[in-house]
Amino acid sequence: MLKFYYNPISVNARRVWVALLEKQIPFEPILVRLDGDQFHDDFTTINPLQRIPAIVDNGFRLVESLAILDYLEAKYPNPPLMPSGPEAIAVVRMIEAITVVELQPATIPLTRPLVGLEVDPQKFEAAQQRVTSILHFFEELLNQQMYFAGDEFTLAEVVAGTLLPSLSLEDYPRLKAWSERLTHRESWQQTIASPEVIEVALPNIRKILERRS
Ligand SMILES: N[C@@H](CCC(=O)N[C@@H](CS)C(=O)NCC(=O)O)C(=O)O
Repeated sequence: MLKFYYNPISVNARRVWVALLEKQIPFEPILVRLDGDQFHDDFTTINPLQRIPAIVDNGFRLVESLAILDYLEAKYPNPPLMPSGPEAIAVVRMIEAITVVELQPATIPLTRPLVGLEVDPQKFEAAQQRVTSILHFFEELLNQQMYFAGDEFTLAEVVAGTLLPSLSLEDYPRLKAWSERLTHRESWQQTIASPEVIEVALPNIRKILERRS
């Protein structure tokens, strides 16, 4: 059975978790506690970069959440999470890339004060502006559609939809409605980190953020 290395507080792992559930792929969850066990030899053998998520499927080891999503889509194509038209494919890829390369790093300075870490006010302000321009862009892209690529739920939702609901979407009515639709899905409900889990993980989150400053 496919082994899934994860932690419930990890956004990067959650997108893989959601895809596994949406596709109803049987898997064995393996908790990586992120209290230092990501640096142990056992896990470093699985991922030399010492990060989650990782999977091992029939002996095939894979790391990096977006690569894992592509693998799951190719190996377990039903239900499909990638559209077929060229424009829709490009939109999904664009949303994935903006979320992971632009939005996610911009949320780091905004998260620091929430876990009791200092943040350079200029970095905080720049991050806020970056997040605002991305959310405006996403709001515009969504237009009157149900989902980013049209009527179909795709990997754009899996990737952006596991990060955006944690941000304030009050000024973005379409994104807010989209986010609420997603959070009602079984796969979102099953993978949401409870306040208790987040509370217990705070020291680990703090250490991870300290290492990234
Ligand atoms: N680009 C990677 C990022 C993975 C990543 O940063 N994972 C975090 C958890 S969200 C982690 O394992 N951090 C451990 C650490 O920094 O020590 C992906 O998309 O899979």
